[in-house]
Amino acid sequence: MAGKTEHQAMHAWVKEMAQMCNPDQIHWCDGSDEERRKLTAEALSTGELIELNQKLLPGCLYHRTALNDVARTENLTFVCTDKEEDATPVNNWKPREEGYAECRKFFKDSMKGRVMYVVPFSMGPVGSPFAKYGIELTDSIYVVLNMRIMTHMGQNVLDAIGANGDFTKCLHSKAQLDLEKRRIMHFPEDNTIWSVNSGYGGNVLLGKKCLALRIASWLGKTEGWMAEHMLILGVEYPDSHIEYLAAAFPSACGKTNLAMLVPPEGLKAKGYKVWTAGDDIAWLRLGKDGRLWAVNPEAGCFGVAPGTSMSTNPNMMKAVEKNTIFTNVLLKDDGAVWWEGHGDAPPAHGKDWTGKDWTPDEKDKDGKPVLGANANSRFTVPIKQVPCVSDKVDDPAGVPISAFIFGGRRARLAPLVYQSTDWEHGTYVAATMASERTAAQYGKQGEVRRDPMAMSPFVGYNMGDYFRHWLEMGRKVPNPPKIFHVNWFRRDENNKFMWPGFGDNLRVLEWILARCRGDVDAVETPIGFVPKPEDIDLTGLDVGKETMRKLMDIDKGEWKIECDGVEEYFKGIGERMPKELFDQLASLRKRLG
Ligand code: GTP
Ligand code: SPV
Ligand code: MN
Repeated sequence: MAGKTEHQAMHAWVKEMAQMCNPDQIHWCDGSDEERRKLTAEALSTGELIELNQKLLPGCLYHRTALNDVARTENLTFVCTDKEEDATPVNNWKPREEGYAECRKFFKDSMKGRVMYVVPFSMGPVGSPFAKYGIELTDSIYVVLNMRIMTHMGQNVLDAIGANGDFTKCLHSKAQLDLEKRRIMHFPEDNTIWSVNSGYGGNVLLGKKCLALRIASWLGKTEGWMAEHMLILGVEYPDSHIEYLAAAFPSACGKTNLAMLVPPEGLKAKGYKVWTAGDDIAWLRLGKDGRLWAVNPEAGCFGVAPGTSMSTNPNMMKAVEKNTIFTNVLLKDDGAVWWEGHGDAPPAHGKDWTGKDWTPDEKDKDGKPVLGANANSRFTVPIKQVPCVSDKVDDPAGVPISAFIFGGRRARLAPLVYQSTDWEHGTYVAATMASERTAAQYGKQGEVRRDPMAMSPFVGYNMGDYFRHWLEMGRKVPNPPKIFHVNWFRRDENNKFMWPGFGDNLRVLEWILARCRGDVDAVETPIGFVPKPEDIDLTGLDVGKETMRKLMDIDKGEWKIECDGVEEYFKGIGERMPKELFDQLASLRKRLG
């Protein structure tokens, strides 16, 4: 079937890619329900997808990835530019032509015997001045069905692109799912993304991390806006006034959960409501009112399953009751799903994420429990199914942001919350973020690594230029968000989390918003402003004074050691590292004494 578009350059590109990949057929997706039904039936017949119990989970599907393909592979992800310094030093870099040449070999005949699907998609509402369009060519129905949920997809996108419009050229083939030949390549100078030999979300849903962060960050730098790894949420006050926040935490560090938190019992009387406008990515621009406005470019959530339960995230539990694709969770014998931290007791028997029989008491050869669900198992769900979705979720203008919140997993060092003194200091705080590695990416779990703005894996250009862009945006925005840092993950001497997290995080947001309005004083410390103990409302919470003291503790000795790590990191960025951030480091050292 030929695509319904007059865009000759698009037709020529599809033809050229098809000549290389050699599919048996080409199918242009129109985004219709009939198409979804046909593709689902096809994927069920080949086993690419499994139908879940339609009484318990209507419209829900199940998928297992290959065993070697369960998380983003940052070591195989490249930014390919002509000049090395335009991409490095944080990214893996290859010269543009070399990147193409290497991948052409892997794409050659990769779709033989398969259908090439042409998926027109929009990041941001179709027709919005902020929307960016893309076409993803893929040989995976799983990818097509996920893109249907995660993006605005279909014929209306082709109509919006028209005969001459710009679009990001995205090519994906699962090929043989060969780890040795897996590559996730970005060519920002050509507005092109190539991904081969993977079938895992972040590597293959090319609108998400590849376009909406890596390519978009490059575009944002050029065009004067920002693409960030941030959730967007609104806190509504009893007088119906809503304040919006955006928060950046590294992968699997709590964005989805914070974006849809439920106020804890103790704060219920205050009458707050929380509205979710985004759970992973924000695009931010200067508004006419001099504030920074945020749009969520995505239409769905690709969320972490383990730990999601009626007690931690009831909104998400309700959202995933229908029309959801579950990946690498445990498949129960009744055709429903389960994962570690689900809340329900584990089933007596099921098939684990690898497809093997599973029982809860199973142990591996080291005597450790065998996980039923992969630690990075996920669900894909339309954001509109989240009960507390914001009515602004596809407002082309977005929402005005009062505060930026940064945070990571730090067992020590970082207090529960502190506020930067101004934008430049806030940029320093965000640029020096660090977090323990999670299952969302390959590598040694738990190792602390620097992850500026939670964007380390996602900045599509030179990191020094990225910091400079942040500093420049601060100068351009007359009334920028106030910048805070939080840490929900501080541990005690028994290695237990000291802060309850989840809904109780609203207690910290309450202080943050009070600071934004200028309603509450704070204590000045060498690292920034911290709350007076009485200003965090602990009503109904079983966290004692001593624990709060430990959660807020700032150990000057440890912070001095941290400064040495920051200095080393900054120096590693090289020539393009802005001097302002070295100055911030020097002042912090002075304040620490
Ligand atoms: P990505 O989708 O990878 O970008 O992750 P995310 O930042 O959206 O993380 P998510 O909210 O899915 O949380 C990841 C894991 O952290 C889940 O297992 C959560 O249950 C857990 N988590 C989230 N918030 C908190 C919290 O406040 N405290 C604690 N202890 N755990 C949390
Ligand atoms: C992340 O890893 O930050 C995610 C999941 O949000 S993925 O889309 O796979 O990158
Ligand atoms: Mn993410």
